[in-house]
Amino acid sequence: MRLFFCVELEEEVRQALAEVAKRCRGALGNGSWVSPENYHLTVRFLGEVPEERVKELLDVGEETARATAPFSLVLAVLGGFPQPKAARVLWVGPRKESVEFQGLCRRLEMAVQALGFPPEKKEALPHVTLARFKTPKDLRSLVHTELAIPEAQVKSLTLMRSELRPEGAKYTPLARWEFGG
Ligand code: 2AM
Repeated sequence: MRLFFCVELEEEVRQALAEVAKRCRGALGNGSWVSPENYHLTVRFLGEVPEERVKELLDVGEETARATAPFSLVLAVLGGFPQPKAARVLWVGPRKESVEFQGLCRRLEMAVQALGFPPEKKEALPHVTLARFKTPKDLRSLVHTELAIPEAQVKSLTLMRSELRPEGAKYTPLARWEFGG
């Protein structure tokens, strides 16, 4: 099954992000807009994992969460991957690097590599994807927009199952662990 570790967001934060997405959608039009209940911060994408390996990942998730202290994150800026002038992904992220988020990603990365998963090449950049575009969009007029999103309390880790469907991905949490610290 297709799996990833993530941080889920509180209702209040998802609602504020949905408002941002609505405004962007007015300016950008068609694309694949993520539904607000699916908004999350990916910590580690795993891809297809054989069922018999899920138990090890549950252990790793539990241990990593226990070793992590709760922290907060202010999602404050819009951005575009791979670049704002020709973006395939519209995201919201913090204004500056989050040492705590990086630490969480690093601990999880080491633990999944110890299980034999290949290293993640992409840098751990906290972001919430709002939309994906088949044809790249110019987001330069949007990336300076001031956002007012309530501070997100990051206090648990989730192992999420993703099922890809034509109408959008369906996410099902397999387990959720509160941070210890
Ligand atoms: P994205 O939001 O930047 O697209 C579930 O697919 C989550 O895992 C998404 O948030 C996605 O990030 C992330 N992810 C990371 N690497 C991925 C990959 N190679 N394929 C699909 N999703 C990936």
